[in-house]
Amino acid sequence: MSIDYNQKIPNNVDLAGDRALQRALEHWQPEFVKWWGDMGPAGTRDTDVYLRTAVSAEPKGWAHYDYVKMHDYRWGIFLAPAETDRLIGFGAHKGEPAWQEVPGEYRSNLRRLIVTQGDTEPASVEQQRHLGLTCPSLYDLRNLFQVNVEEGRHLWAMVYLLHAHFGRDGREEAEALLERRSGDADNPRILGAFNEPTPDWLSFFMFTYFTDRDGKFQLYSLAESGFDPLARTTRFMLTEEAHHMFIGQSGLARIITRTCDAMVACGTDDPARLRAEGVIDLPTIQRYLNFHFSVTMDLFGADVSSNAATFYSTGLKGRFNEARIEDDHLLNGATYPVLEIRDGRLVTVDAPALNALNERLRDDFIKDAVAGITRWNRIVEKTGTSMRLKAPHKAFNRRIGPLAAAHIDPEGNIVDATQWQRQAIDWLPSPGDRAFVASLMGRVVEPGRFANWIAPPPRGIDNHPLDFTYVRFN
Ligand code: BYC
Repeated sequence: MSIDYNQKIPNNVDLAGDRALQRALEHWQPEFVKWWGDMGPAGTRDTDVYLRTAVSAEPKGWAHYDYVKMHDYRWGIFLAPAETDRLIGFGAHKGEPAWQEVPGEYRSNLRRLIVTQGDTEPASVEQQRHLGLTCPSLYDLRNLFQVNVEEGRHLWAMVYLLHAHFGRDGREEAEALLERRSGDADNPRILGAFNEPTPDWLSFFMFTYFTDRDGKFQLYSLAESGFDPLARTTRFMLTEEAHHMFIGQSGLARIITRTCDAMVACGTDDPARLRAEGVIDLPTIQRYLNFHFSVTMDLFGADVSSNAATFYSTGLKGRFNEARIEDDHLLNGATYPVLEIRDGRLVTVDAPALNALNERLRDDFIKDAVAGITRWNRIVEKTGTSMRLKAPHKAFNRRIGPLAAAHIDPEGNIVDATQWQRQAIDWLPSPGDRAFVASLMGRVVEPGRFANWIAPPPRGIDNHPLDFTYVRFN
């Protein structure tokens, strides 16, 4: 499964053996490079970045580190090794051999899933385009660029599937992936969270912690797909994705550490005094957390969804860790609890498990996300404050699904529009919070130096020291 880097498009799928596909992708490649130039990290043309590049799709030892100019990054097509005689693990086709070609009757649903997944990848690069100009250190700058090039590669992963398996409409979808723009009023990205700006590094770390984690759960579900090329592609994407969530987890831990150090040094948890020290007070961090958590909740789709039921029963998209779940993998007659609004209150009702698959994945996500919040609280506890960071209720601030019909506070109480108007400022980042966070965002690029509002990480990348020149500006 080693990757052929002698090709124009590095790959481990024997692209040279399919001339028509190779030509089609080589035609798309310059369009991608143009999009990267227009919408990728701003002002980085001559910058050398110490990046990892995939050299194999095997789980161990797949990455190689070196300086690369990002526009020369070798974006390519890497599928995880094939499992011999893989069988479909769920739905109506359970036990049949996994498909190597798209089943005609499922073509449009499969294309829709691949396009939705693909659309998020360039969207996130667009959202993060200007962050390099306000990086808190070279270490963080390098991590941002690593995320950006790998999201670009994940776009390649989906575009390969579209070109290889969906003919002319696949090629048209691949073009459209480079045409939509995050936040554009006329031609926005498909999913809500990918049209929100990521204007500062607190948002970036929240995004990589929460929204990239949606990516993890969606990719795990797609890695179960009966369509084997999708399963293999997403399995390798997950290898890369882990580092993105680490950046969020550790970035937020470092911000919280710095804030807590200031709380102890000044003997206060008063936000105004802490802000005067140039650190981000915990209530502001909590409001950002509430925002990113709730926007990410929406990414799982409607709580009860016939689309989700169809994707599952036709074998296109499974559950998180499908093979480890002990049931019939068909879900006929099974139920799953979902929330509903009845008589002005949230109540739990049983929905058909097949239709509640989005909700189930959302619950799997919440368990995973809360574990990290608990780890951050260990830093907070040491200061002696009674404050704790907390995930808001999953119904808070929703825009998708039936819960979007009500105003629901972070504790899960339904409130009226007036109360929402009055208190939203306590629950979500206010313009003042955003302006304060923006005011901290200077640019720190001396090797080994870190901005005042964030602690240095415990160790560097690829065993290098913290003062290693992770990015060279030339
Ligand atoms: N925003 O039946 P429903 C990642 C639409 S992140 C706007 O629940 P379904 C990454 C929906 O399209 C992972 N619209 O839909 C992270 C439908 O529209 P129509 C990305 C939304 O299909 C960081 C209607 O509402 N991958 O990789 O069951 C950086 C009814 O909804 C939203 C995937 O998402 C929304 N949030 O569920 C980089 C996996 N949600 O048909 C990358 C592939 C729903 O009525 N996608 N709608 O016009 C899917 O599995 C499904 O499309 C979804 C939606 C779970 C997203």
